[in-house]
Amino acid sequence: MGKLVVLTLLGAVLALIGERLVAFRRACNASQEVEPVELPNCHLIEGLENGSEDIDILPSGLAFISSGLKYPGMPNFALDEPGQIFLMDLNEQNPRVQALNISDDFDKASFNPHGISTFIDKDHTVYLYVVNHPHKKSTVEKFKFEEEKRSLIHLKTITHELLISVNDIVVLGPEQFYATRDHYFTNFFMIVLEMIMDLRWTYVLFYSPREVKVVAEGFGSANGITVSLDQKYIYVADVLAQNIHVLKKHDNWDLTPVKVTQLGTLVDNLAVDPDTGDIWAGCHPNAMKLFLYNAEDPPGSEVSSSSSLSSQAKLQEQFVEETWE
Ligand SMILES: [Ca+2]
Ligand SMILES: [Ca+2]
Repeated sequence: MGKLVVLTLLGAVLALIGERLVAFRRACNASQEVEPVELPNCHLIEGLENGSEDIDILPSGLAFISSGLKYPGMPNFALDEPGQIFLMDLNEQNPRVQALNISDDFDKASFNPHGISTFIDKDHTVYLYVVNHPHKKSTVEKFKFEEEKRSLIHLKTITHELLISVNDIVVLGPEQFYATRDHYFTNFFMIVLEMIMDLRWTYVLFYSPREVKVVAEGFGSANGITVSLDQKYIYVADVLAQNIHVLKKHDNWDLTPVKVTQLGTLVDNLAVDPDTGDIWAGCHPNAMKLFLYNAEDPPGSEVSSSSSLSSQAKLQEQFVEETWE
């Protein structure tokens, strides 16, 4: 009798593991093959051999790029080299990248930059906020950008007990930002288990010096985050759920869900087109190839554009209001 119970339990556990692994392969688009596309206006930008994780473009056309991310379970091309922030002027005919100098008081040796976001103050000063993972922790670094000197002056390191496994931020005030947490656990084995079991325990956090709070939760792995042109909606990419969430921003910084758009690809960082309000998303077509990196058969990537989800969201809100009237 005892043996029967043990065998039954073992069978149930094996069945659960099997079902979870199949579901995880599906969530990773593990069978997806990438068809190369000829892009006549696409050029390789030299100097970013250690990868480019996130990009943020100023209205002037100057773009910041974070490079050299070391992330658990992901390929890394320069383990011994610290990360850097590069600048690129998109107004140039053949844009090139230039590494920005960082002020000496900042610990550059442990710099591990991830998501970035810019904020332009009323006096036109440009601030760059960078998610950093020094010694496997999560901090947000605030820099002042000095355009003439092509340099970043480090102003502040922001830490908080809720700022864990931070992926990306969107800065909406001199000291106010939303941040995404991409994993609940910090131990690598537990992160793998969390993904396979599809625990949706990650969240979006609001940070200000006076108040820090979780404003949206239930994401498999909250990743890229940005804001609509009218600053009324926040867009959040859930990379494992392959979707983008539209959330309404309230005066007290709370967020409420409006809609979710499935993209069928693993959505990473987001950017909003300054002219149309459309969302541009950097995506991973096959995450399994990313985890099991093979230079002979690279994972590839794709860019997806979604027409202004903000205006779609407004339409839906109108529809909901009309339905209830
Ligand atoms: Ca970003
Ligand atoms: Ca990201």
